[in-house]
Amino acid sequence: MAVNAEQIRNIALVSHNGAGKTSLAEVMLYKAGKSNRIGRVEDGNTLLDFEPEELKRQASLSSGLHQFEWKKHTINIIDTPGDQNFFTDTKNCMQGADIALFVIDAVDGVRVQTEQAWEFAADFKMPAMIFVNKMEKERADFTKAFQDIKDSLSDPKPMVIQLPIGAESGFKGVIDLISMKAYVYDDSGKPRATDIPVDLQELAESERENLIENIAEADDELIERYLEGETISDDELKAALKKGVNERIFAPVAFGSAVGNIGVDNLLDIVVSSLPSPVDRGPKTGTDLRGENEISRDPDPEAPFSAFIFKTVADPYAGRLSIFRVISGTLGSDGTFYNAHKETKERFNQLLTLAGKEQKPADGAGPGSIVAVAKLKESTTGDTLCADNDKIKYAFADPLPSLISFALESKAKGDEDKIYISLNKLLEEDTGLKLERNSETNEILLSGRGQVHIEATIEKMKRKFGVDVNLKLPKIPYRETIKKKVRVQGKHKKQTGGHGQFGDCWVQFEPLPRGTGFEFVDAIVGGVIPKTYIPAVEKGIVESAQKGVLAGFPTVDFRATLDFGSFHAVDSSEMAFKVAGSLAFKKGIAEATAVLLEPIMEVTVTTPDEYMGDIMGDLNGRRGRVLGMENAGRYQQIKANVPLAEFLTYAPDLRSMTGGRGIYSMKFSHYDEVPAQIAEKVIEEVKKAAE
Ligand SMILES: Nc1nc2c(ncn2[C@@H]2O[C@H](COP(=O)(O)OP(=O)(O)OP(=O)(O)O)[C@@H](O)[C@H]2O)c(=O)[nH]1
Ligand SMILES: [Mg+2]
Repeated sequence: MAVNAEQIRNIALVSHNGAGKTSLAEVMLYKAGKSNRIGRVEDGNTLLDFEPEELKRQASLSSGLHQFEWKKHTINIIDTPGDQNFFTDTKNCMQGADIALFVIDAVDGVRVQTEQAWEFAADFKMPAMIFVNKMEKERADFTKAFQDIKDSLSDPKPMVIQLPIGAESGFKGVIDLISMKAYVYDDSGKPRATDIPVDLQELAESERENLIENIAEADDELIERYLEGETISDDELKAALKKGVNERIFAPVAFGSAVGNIGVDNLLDIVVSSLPSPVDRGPKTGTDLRGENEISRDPDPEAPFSAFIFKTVADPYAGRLSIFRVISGTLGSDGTFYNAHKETKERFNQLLTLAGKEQKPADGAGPGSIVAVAKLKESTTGDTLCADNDKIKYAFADPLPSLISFALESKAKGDEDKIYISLNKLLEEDTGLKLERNSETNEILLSGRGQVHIEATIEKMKRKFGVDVNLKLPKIPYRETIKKKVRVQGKHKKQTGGHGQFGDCWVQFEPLPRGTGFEFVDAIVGGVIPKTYIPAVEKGIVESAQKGVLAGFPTVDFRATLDFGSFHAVDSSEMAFKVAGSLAFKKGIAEATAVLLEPIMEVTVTTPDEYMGDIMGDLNGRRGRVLGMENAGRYQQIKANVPLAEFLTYAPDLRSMTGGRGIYSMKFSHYDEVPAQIAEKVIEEVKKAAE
C-alpha cells in the first residue's frame, strides 16, 4: 500500500565527485538491512553504482535509486553523480527529491560541483543539509572544514548541529548538540550513548548556545522566549529546526565517516526527525495544459493524481523504464494516466519500486512516492503524468548546455541507422546529450558536457546495443566571404546546332556586415534581361555560393546586384541565365579577395583565483580575446571570444589545468575572419583531403 506521506523522506545525495555519496548510501543500506555487507566503490560491489561504465571508473555516472525503512519511515535515496560530465542527471534527479543532502569531503572541502548543486537547490527551493564525510581521514579538521563551508555556501545558512569527537584516525563519534549526548561508535559501526568527553564540554556548551540562538530565529515566539531567558525544550528545538530547514533558513551540518562507519545512524535519525516530509514541503504549483492558468496540488492522497518523470532508463530488453515522483493522488499497481506534455494517455501494467539495478513490484503509490513503470510508449524525462479528467502540467528544468562535440564514424559500414536508433534511446536516459547531423560538414555530431561524457556514452552504446563507433574531432564549419566590391560579367553562350544557349549578366558583388547572409538586388532597367530570367541568375549565384572558391565552404555576407545584361529571343532560357549567374559568381568572388571565416564562441570560464594566470595564458594561446573579468564569489569569471577550431578539446584541457575545479560554458557568438597564415593551412588541408 501507499505509505503515508508524512512517513516519507526523499533525499538526493549531491556534491563534487569522490566526496563519498555512494559510500555513504551503501552504509545506510547496510544499516537498514538492505545488504549484508557494506558495498565499497573500490571493490565494485556497490548497490548504487552498478553499470559497467561506473565500475570501470569507480564513480557514479548516473543516479542510483534505492529505498529503505528507518524508524518507521520510508527513505528514498537518490545517489547522484558528482562529476561535471554527468551533472544534467544530477540536476534532473534533484527535482524528484525533497531534500538535498550535501556530502562534503572533510579534507578537500567544498568544491565547484558542490557549489553548482547548491545553486540548483536554490533554484528548486529545496531544503538542504550537509554531511561532512571522511572525518577519520588524515588532515581532516572540523574547524577548517566548517569555515570552508561557511565561506562558500550560504542561504540557507550552514549551522552545526553536532560536534565531532576526536580527529583523524582518532575520530570516534559525534556529540548531538540538541540532546547534548555523545555517541561513540565501535568497530562494527554501532553507536553507544555516553557523556560528553570532559575536554569537549565547554565547546559543546557554547556551540549549543549558538545553535539555540540560530534555531530560535526561525520562530518568532521562540526567539522571544529565548531572549527572556526561558528554557526551550529539546522537542521544541527539533520542531523549530525542521521548520527552519524546510523554509531554507538554515542547513544543518553533521559529521561522520562512511568508510569508518561512524555517524550514519545519527544522520538517519536526523533525516527522520528534522528534515521535511513531502507533506511539509506543501503544494506544488503547475499550470493547465496551455500554460495559461496556475494550478497547484496538495500532497493529498485523495487529490487528483499528478506526478512527473525525472529519470528514464533505456534497457535493450526490458524497454524503457520511467521513474517518477508522485505529487498528489494515489496510483494502483496498474492502470492508466495522462501525459500532459505529450497529450496522450499511457497505460502501465506493473508499478515498481527501485532497489539499485533491481525493481520490485509495488501495489500502490501516494504523494511523495518515488516509483517506476516500464514500457510507456511516449513518456520521457520531464513529462508530467496526471489524472485523465483533471489535468496539470509541471515545469521541469532544462538540461545543462553541452560543451563539447565529437563526430561519430561507424566502425562497421552501413551502421549509420543503428547509430541513430541506439543513440536516440541513450538520449532518452541522458537529456544532457545532443545528437545532430551537421549539414555543412555532413557529420553525425554527439555533444555533451565533456570528453568523458561522450566516451562513456559510446561505451554504453556498444555494450547495450552492440554498435561501435570511432570518435573524431568534428570538422569546423568554416565559411567564406569577400572583402572588395567588384563588378563582373557572366556570359554563357553555346551554339550546338539546333537551339543554342545564351545568358549574359553583369553583377556587382560587395561585402555585407557579418551575419547578414546573402542579399540579391534586381537593378535591371529597361528590360535588358526579361523578368522571367532574373530569378534564374539569383539561383545560379546562390547555388555556386554553396561551394566557395577558396576551399569549397559556403560563401556568405555579400550582396549581388544584377544591373545589366542581354538576352537572345530564341537561345535564352532560365537554364542559360542560371549558368551565367554562376559564372559571374565564380569570376566575381575570385576578384573580390575571398577570405575564410570561422565560428567564434563566447566562452565564460569560472575558476578559483589561483588558476587565473594559467587560464589567461592558455586562452591567449588559443587565439582568444578576453572581453572581461569579474569576481563571482570565491571565483573569478573570465569572458572571452575564442575560435571554435581552438576550443574543441577545452573540456578535458580545463579539467587538467584546474584539477577539475574550473568550469565553463560557451555559446556560438559570430563568424570572424581566419588570420591569413592559419587560413592557408586550412585551405591546404581541405585540398589534401579532397585528393
Ligand atoms: N577515508 C575515507 N574515504 C572515503 C570515505 N567515504 C568514501 N571514501 C572514498 O572516497 C572515494 C569516492 O567515494 P564515492 O562514494 O565513490 O564518492 P561519490 O561522492 O559517490 O563520487 P561520485 O559518484 O564520483 O560523485 C572512494 O575511494 C571511497 O572509498 C570516508 O568516509 N573516508
Ligand atoms: Mg557516487
